[in-house]
Amino acid sequence: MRVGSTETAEPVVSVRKPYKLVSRDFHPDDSVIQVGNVAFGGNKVIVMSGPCAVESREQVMQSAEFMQRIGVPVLRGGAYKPRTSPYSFQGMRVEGLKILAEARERYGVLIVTEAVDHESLANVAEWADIVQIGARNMQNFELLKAAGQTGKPVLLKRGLAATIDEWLMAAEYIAANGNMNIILCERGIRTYETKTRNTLDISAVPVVKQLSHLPVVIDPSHAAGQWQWVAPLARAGVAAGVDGLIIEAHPNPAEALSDGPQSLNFRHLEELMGEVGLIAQALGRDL
Ligand SMILES: [Mn+2]
Repeated sequence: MRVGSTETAEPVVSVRKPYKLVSRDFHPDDSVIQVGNVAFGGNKVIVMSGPCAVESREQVMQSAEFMQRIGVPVLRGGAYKPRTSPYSFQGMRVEGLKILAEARERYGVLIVTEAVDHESLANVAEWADIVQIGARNMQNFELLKAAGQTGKPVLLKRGLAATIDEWLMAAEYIAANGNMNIILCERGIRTYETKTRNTLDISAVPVVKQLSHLPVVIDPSHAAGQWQWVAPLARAGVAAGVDGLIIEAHPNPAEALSDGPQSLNFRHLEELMGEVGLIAQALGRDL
């Protein structure tokens, strides 16, 4: 049956999807999102790593230097931190963005960092390479529209209680505002399980890749909440066909101002890179 047809002779098997621009129905081939010299959605599995939060110039430079050394092309680090508690560290803000930009200059890594509102979006779009929209802002539709209008690549995290359709509709907001440079990020959803911080929805990877042409990455750090579980989930993600990983790593996790328990130290990050590299290779991909 034609898309949009009103014929009723044949039974309608699938419910019509409410999103169009991000749907594979309208764009059968995988989208490749080029950011500098990095391509999301191609043959390479792109690893993004770094601390949860930008804490100091020294911490960021140490991280960027290590990422460059082990072949991690994208440095993460939050300059604006949407924290559950108003008493937690809120981030270094513009000063943090400038430190990240300096790290890019010195070590040749790309920068992904979160925008939490319109003001931070303007700053992040100016200083970073990829604008992250966090799980808690996935349905902040005005922010999604504004992120679309920047034209910058957007890493769109899935809300912690969002269905796949809601997540893709959020992506549609960005696309409908003229920006198709969208990378979808599964970061764990809220379930009845309390041992893990959230439940990494591995199923979302093949499902979303079937529904949408956009690249899909996972964030095993925020899903797990414990560093020991990050590598196994990252391995599972690569086996399931992700286009990238975003992983929290800190030069000294015990001293981290946020998300220390789920942050890998640099030795463990390097081990993880080796492991996921082997899995990627087995599937005809590489890091
Ligand atoms: Mn974090």
